[in-house]
Amino acid sequence: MSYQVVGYPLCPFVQRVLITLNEKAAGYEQIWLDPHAELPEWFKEWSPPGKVPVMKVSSGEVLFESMAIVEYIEEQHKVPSIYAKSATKRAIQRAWAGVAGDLYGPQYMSMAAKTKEEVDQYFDVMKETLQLLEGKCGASFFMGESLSAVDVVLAPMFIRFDVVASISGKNILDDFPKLQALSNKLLTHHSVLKIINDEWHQLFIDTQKMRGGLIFKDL
Ligand SMILES: N[C@@H](CCC(=O)N[C@@H](CS)C(=O)NCC(=O)O)C(=O)O
Repeated sequence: MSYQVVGYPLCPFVQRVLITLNEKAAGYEQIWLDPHAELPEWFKEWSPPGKVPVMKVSSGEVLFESMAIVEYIEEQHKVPSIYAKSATKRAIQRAWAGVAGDLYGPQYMSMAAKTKEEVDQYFDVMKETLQLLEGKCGASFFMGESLSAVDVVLAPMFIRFDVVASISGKNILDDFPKLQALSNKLLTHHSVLKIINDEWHQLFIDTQKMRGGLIFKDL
């Protein structure tokens, strides 16, 4: 089974889908499209909210909303599973994936923040969420012995925390040892490694620099 994934490489929601497909070794074709640029007519039909990711499946139907797509992939490719067998545990995983998703907004905003105070405010918001996650984070993956949907949501944030730490020395995970260990593990996990390389890093940094934020200033 092969899929067409429409998205752009810097979108963390797209990365959730790509990590899941990689984890399950499912075949896919990437169609890069920036949703903030002029949109082709076909994309407007494929994506009612005008957002990426969207994924076309073999029946010709098009799916949107990253976690709906992640769960579809899980149902089509059960091994390795990224959700628990028990309905209760699955609900708990979805809940923690939702908590992890709360990092996305402030993380994105922090990279465009113009002053130290503004950066700190976004970091403080993220730290509240990280504190909750730290309390629940397991010793292997976030929940259990294998990668789960929570890790799929966390990995795109860890990628960004790592870039920000390497260029600014400001590592938000310093106070969260379990999450730091999980980040180290996920950033070298095969399905995550596949979506980032030197070219990705450069594109990410160049794009953030253009937003004029303090963290990426003078690079
Ligand atoms: N809830 C959506 C969010 C997707 C999203 O916000 N994607 C951004 C790019 S990272 C986008 O397409 N933005 C275009 C827009 O808002 O017009 C999901 O999980 O798929």
